[in-house]
Amino acid sequence: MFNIILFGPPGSGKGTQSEKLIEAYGLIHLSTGDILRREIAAATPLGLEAKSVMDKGNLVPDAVVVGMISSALDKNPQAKGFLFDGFPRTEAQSVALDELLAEKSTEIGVVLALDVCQKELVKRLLHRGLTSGRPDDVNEAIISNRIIEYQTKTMVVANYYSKFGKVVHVKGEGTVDEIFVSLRSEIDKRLSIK
Ligand code: B4P
Repeated sequence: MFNIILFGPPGSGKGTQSEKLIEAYGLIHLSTGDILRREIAAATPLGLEAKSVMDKGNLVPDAVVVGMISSALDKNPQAKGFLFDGFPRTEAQSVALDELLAEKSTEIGVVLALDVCQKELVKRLLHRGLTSGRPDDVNEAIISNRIIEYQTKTMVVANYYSKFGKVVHVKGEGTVDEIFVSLRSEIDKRLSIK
């Protein structure tokens, strides 16, 4: 099993690249953002709780997202590997993920960190907001809050996995295909020495 974390700030291209990576490598895509938006659309109690937090650009409580990931892992015992997109977003989530994977006798193979400057992030998210209808994309103040949440709570995830030598930085600016080629090359290097 080969498990990947696709890491980066909001708007860095995690969702975009995940779509291509899961197809190329046959991985199961676990995007906590997508799972939460599905809960909101279905108006479940979890979705209703998450909506007010997400609409402000804040992070949903750790226990909620860890529970979602735990049940998704249990539902896919035959997976070749998982692609974690937008998770973990705090150090506590990272520790919890490592424990969940260890219970299944597996681990994170690589953390691919997409580097994109703040000006480009804001530009991309405002542009997506024009068509996505996502409440957290339409307003620059909320986008700035998401970036602050990333800087204050999520950047530590890269430090955490750096201690285990698992983080690789990839330039996240350029065309979608150029970035995909860079990501593939980093994954293939690791798969060839497995
Ligand atoms: P996510 O759904 O993870 O949202 P995101 O970070 O904005 O998405 P992403 O980074 O995947 O978007 P992409 O760049 O692909 O999270 C939303 C919210 O959910 C969070 O704020 C939080 O409230 C909550 N949440 C989720 N996970 C959580 C967790 N683990 N813990 C707590 N809370 C959690 O796309 C952005 C735009 O850029 C798109 O329009 C795309 O087309 C464009 N784009 C992509 N690549 C490009 C390129 N190379 N050039 C130009 N444009 C590009």
